[in-house]
Amino acid sequence: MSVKLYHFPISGPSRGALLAARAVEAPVEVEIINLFQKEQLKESFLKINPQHCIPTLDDDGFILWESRAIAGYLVDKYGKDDHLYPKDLKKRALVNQRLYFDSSSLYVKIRAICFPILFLGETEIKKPLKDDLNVTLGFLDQFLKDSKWVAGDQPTIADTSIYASVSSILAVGWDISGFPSIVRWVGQCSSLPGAAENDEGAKAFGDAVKKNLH
Ligand SMILES: N[C@@H](CCC(=O)N[C@@H](CS)C(=O)NCC(=O)O)C(=O)O
Repeated sequence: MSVKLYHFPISGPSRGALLAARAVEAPVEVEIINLFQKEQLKESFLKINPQHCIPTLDDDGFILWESRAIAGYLVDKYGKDDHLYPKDLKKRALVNQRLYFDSSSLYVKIRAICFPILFLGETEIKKPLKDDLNVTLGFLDQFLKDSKWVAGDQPTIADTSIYASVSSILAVGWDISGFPSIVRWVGQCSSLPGAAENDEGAKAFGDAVKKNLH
């Protein structure tokens, strides 16, 4: 039985899924799909995921994409306990809320800034986009003000997902000094298994963005 994660280290969502896999010690074999070389559009990958996005998981023929769905699946399958994705109704609901916050707000705002710089010839970060991301970082700072981790007193897949997003924008050089609770939490996140591997990918992402900035 093999569990394969199709991955590209530069991608935040992909790093989020891998951080969850590392946190739960899932026996994933990583296969790189180089998005810069458009490998996701190869016939062989389209057969696996017609939506051609990474991360994509292949668990012995069971195919799953969407990084946060992959994270939840891996923890439910491999977790020795449920602290990374609690089974308790309300605790899980809070983790889900933070995951949706990332997928529908935080990550979207980071992508709105970085995708045009990476792929569409944009050379600056426009003020409305900058302000919009800072408003969203303010919400994250509020979540963390009274909570050690993003969704409670233990790290969960909300932390692995959101750390993948935040580390991307930090690698671009974002100033988070106005968000003291995020600064504190980022320091804690270096203790997450796979954090160094994540940060290496985030650095490559940040370098690629900064190269195109004036
Ligand atoms: N919501 C998805 C986003 C996945 C996504 O957009 N992946 C991008 C890289 S960051 C991708 O694979 N792009 C290539 C493509 O769509 O062709 C997730 O969290 O997994």
